[in-house]
Amino acid sequence: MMNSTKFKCRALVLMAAIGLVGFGQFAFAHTRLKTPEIQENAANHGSNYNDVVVSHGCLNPSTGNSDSNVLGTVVVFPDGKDSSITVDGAPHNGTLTDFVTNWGNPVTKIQDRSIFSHEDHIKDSLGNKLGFWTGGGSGLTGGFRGVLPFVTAGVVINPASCAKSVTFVVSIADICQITDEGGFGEQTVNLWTPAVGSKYDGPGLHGFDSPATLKVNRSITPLPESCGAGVDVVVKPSANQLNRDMRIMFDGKQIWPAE
Ligand SMILES: [Cu+2]
Repeated sequence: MMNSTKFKCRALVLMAAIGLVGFGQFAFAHTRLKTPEIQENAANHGSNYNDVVVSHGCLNPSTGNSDSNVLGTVVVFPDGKDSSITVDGAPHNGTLTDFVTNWGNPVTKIQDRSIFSHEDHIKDSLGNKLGFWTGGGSGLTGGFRGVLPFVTAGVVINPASCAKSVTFVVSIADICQITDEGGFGEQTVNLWTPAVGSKYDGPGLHGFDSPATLKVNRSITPLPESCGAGVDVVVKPSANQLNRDMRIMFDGKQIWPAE
């Protein structure tokens, strides 16, 4: 009995070890939202507490792992203005208000200097907060995970629509070395962005076309009867928006990408 128990224990340890080596715990863990699925919130002033989880750093040539330090992170939500919208996968020509009535100022950073020393919102010309950046200080040490807190405004799904869910595609950059656009690579940045033709697509890189998402499920108003089972709506930012908003501005100067 003793031996058999011991053996089982060893086998489990061995399996765990093989799992770590074989799959590489870094390989599948991408930067994502801690809570990627929420319910709609009928109150316009409601909010959902969430975090960006930075799972690993960039490729470190001396270890061969994705464990180099992260210097900063940029997070951008679709502005809902020139975003592309699909309905059950098919392009939708109308506006986001066909499905969501209160999108406009979706994100607020929760102040936190525990990892990075600086942070600020990324705003549109009207002052709406579309995302945030955080960076500087000692940064996120390779091998650790980072949790970057923020809230999203309560999303109200258009009661007249057939949307049973609306998924917002979130674009994130984890920066390990400050470079210009031409310097984007496995050792300098992890790009978790949709491939929409922006300069942040990162073709061939680890996170290519593998963005984070926030799915909002309909939960307040019933689907109109004519809707049947309802539809799933996906909202992606435009290339124009990412080219404009995915950046770190500090004291009026662009820090990243370097110019
Ligand atoms: Cu990854």
